[in-house]
Amino acid sequence: MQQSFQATEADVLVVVDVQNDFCPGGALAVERGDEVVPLINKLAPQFRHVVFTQDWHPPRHASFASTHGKTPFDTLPLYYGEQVLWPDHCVQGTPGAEFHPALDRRPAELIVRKGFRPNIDSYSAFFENDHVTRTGLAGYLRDRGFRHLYVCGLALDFCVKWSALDAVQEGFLATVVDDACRAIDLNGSLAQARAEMKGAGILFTQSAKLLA
Ligand code: VGL
Ligand code: ZN
Repeated sequence: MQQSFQATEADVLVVVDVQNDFCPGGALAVERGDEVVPLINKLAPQFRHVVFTQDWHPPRHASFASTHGKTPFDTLPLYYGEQVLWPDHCVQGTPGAEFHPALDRRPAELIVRKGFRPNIDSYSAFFENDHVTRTGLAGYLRDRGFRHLYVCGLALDFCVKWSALDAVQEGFLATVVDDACRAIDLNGSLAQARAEMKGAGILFTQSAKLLA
């Protein structure tokens, strides 16, 4: 008989950036990004605790190609390293920055906003892209006594990846719920992300294993 999943007080589901701009029709649409929504709505009630992240940029953010007169998906060296330049997305207060309308927000105990500093991007829920400036999430999770993060959402090869890698670096266990994620897959970024995550000891599971 298969062992069924029972979330404990040490487990938390982290739902990354399930926002309109990352879904079909959005400014930085992730292919089939909206398909994660019904899965996440089913996953969340399996957990005792749930945290959301929300990409939340000011207009003319440094990660926007338009800010630099460049073409989206070009890269630019910024003071903290190479930055992929994105279409304007998840601008504070716009419909694109809202969560997908079908995403059930009720389970979220905390919504971490990130990417609000004009001059620096933030893929990870833990650190800005300089890998120094903290969002405060690690302290929050430690205070709450969480030890194991189950990470899902958008996009697997950017914000999910960096959040999971930083979770492990901060001493948490991290499991990616693979089918509850979708990827941008820019120049092989998805394969690279999987390899990096596996190398860091991040585990992968399927939502069916958590719903059983
Ligand atoms: C993301 C690119 C830019 C993400 C956010 O949520 O993966 N990707 N901003
Ligand atoms: Zn962004």
